[in-house]
Amino acid sequence: MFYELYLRSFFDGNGDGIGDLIGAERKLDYLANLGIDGIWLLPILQSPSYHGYSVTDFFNVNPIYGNLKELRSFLSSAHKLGLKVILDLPINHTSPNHEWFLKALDGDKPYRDWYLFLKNEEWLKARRHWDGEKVWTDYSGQLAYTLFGPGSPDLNYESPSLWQQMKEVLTFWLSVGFDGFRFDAAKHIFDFSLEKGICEYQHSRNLAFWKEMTSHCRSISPNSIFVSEVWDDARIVDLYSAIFGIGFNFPLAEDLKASISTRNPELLVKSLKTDLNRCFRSKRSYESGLFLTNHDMSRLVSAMNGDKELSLLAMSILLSLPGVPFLYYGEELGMEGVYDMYFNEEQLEPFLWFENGYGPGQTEWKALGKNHPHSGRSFEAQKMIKDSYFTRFKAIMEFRKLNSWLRLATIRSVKRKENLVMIKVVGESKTANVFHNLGTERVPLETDAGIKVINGSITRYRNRRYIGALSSAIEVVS
Ligand code: ACG
Repeated sequence: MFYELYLRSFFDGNGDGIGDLIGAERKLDYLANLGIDGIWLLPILQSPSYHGYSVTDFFNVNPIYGNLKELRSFLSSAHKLGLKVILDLPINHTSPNHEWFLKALDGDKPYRDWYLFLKNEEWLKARRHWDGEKVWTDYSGQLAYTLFGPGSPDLNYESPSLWQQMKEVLTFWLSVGFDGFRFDAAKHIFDFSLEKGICEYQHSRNLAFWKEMTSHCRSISPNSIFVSEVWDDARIVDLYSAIFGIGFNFPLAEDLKASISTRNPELLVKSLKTDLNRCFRSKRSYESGLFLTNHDMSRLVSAMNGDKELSLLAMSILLSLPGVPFLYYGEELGMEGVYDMYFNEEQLEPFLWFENGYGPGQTEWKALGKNHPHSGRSFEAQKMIKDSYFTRFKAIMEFRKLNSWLRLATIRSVKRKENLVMIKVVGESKTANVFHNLGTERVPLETDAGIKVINGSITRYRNRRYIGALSSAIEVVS
């Protein structure tokens, strides 16, 4: 189980209100206690942007987060606790302030070739695949290809020297002590057709690029972990995941949220069966990166229209599936935030440690809006309360930790009886039936002994067991 950590919002170790490495190192025990075994660090390289996806130096940590010595110390403490740490690496583009880009504007080689400059007026007609945005930006009279907007000109991997440069970047971060990478925007390395002058994914060239990059890392560190971020339909996600080993399962995340927010058990069965056919069969060639939300999406409670019971149900369903789960920071507190593509900070708010919004380590780089103080949402307010959202969330994570065999298990069948969804999961040495009640009434179970609650309730009445409304339970049968 990985924790997606946004350093700026997590824990402030030097009192400037911005989360940093020394702060996060102090909170590693908190993370380990949650039951995770890995951390996905959102970009921490030098960058002028709050999200860090536009890098100005691929060999340096953003000074607001600390320095390389502090990073090494963070990694070594994480490793001592048995936690793996992977780095989010955005190598599809840079910041326009990167010296490579500045030199490219001056026409210096090889940098000029490391970016794509307009060579044909017809290319100006190209539009971004998913929302029709323009893809060229004028930098003092020179037009460069910028799929993700003016703050991030795309690197142009037609140039072999750039491949070599990026291998050096990978070698460097592995030598610093990272256990692997979350590769950002993996389908975008080659996404502009020079022949046609349009945005067009060149998947086979992308796959060849990633094969070379991942093999390079494996030649240095054979057990490196790679996770691909390919936000697309199932067929495309599968193509990339097979090379990386773990691929974020975007289609499943979207289907799960849709079926649970509308309490539609049939949709849940359908999406699990579709996924089952894709990657849960024993022949699967990669592990499914299980998640419900990330920094590009609305937070879970917001996606469930404020219904915390539905959020907990969604988590219990997710954490009972085969694959590698990823948890976005703050979801354990029930933080809220709605994604807005033009103002996407709301889901990146400071982690609320203290109920009044102040205290040692509390980050304050931006004002708390949705997750305001005195809302009962802080860690401080929830940690000791038996039925708090945090306590219940943590219990679901503990269930997953105790049942880590689920990671490599296979789903054998998915059935439904009205609002009750039953999933049979088979692992190497264990088999279990998992029950999820999507209804608002309790439902009798045909099973008797050995059933354990994952979330919600199980009651007994006249020798029958009932699973409560919006509850989940597991029966390990062998
Ligand atoms: C990554 C990071 C993100 C980051 C960048 C750029 C990339 O997580 O934080 O932005 O470094 C696209 C890209 C992703 C990208 C997201 C934000 N994420 O592919 O790599 O944008 C469609 C498209 C997807 C698209 C998605 C966005 O196909 O490609 O993701 O829309 O909404 C079904 C369909 C599926 C469709 C979805 C949604 O599932 O099957 O195809 O996805 O519906 O409609 C950061 C900042 C940015 C900044 C940038 C430089 O957040 O603000 O500009 O850095």
